[in-house]
Order: sequence, then structure tokens, then C-alpha cells
Amino acid sequence: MIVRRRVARALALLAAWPVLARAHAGHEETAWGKPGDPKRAARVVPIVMQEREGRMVFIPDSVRVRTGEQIRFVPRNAGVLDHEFVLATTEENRRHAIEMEQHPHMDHDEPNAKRLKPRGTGEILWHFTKPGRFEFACLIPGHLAAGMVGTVTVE
Ligand SMILES: [Cu+2]
Repeated sequence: MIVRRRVARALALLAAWPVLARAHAGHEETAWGKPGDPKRAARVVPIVMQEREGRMVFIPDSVRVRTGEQIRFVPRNAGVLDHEFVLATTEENRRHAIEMEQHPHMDHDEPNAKRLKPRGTGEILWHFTKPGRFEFACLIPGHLAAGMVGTVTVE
């Protein structure tokens, strides 16, 4: 009985963390699409992350996509600090950024998010199933404000 009660309490705690659950997209469909299928074709979009002239940037900082298209983002950290690439809605990323203020060393390695050390390269394979305006951002405290945000326009 006690064990069962403990399990119930653990499940209740998990349910109390919807912010984390939403921020870390699993394999389910989200408002901005879903993890891609590696067996299907994907367009490769390289993204460089770096510090530049007192700012922090993504190059390019805007990407256009057709609805239904799969994109293989290849973020590469060309800077001297850790950076991350988090693909989501603007609302989701702002909520997640607040979480990051409390846990700045969260090590993202999710279908929609990758944290990279200097000279590191990663891959985010994403299937954009709905039109809309989404974004990729670096949620390490201070980086978004320094300029690390880009847009994905799905038409
Ligand atoms: Cu960064």
C-alpha cells in the first residue's frame, strides 16, 4: 500500500511539471511539427553559432520552409562559449528560457534541442507539418538577449 502511494505521489509530481514536459519535445506532434523520419529525404540547413562584435548570433538567422518539408538543421558552434539550438514556438522558448535561469547547465540533447561545446556540431531532423512562424534560440542565460534567436517561416 505504501509503495503504491509513493508511486502515486511520484506520478503526481511528474504531472506537476508540464513546462518541462512541453519544453522537451518527445516524439509526439507539437505546435511546430514533429521529429523527422530519417528514412525520408531532408533538406540540409547548416547554421553557424558564434559571438561576433559583442553580440551572439545564428548565421543565417532566418529560414523559409514549405509545409510538409523535412529539414536537417546542422548547427555548428564556431564560438568560444557553449551554445545551443532550441527549435520551438516563441512562446515555448520564452517559457523555457525562464527555466534555464534556474538551471543554466541543463544539457539539452532532445529531438528539438542540442547544446554544443565550442567546435561541436549537431543535427536536428525536423518535420514541419504546419504553417506558421517558429524560431530557434539559444536559451543559455543572457544569450537570447545578446541576439541568439532566428526565425523559421513555414508556408
Ligand atoms: Cu548561446
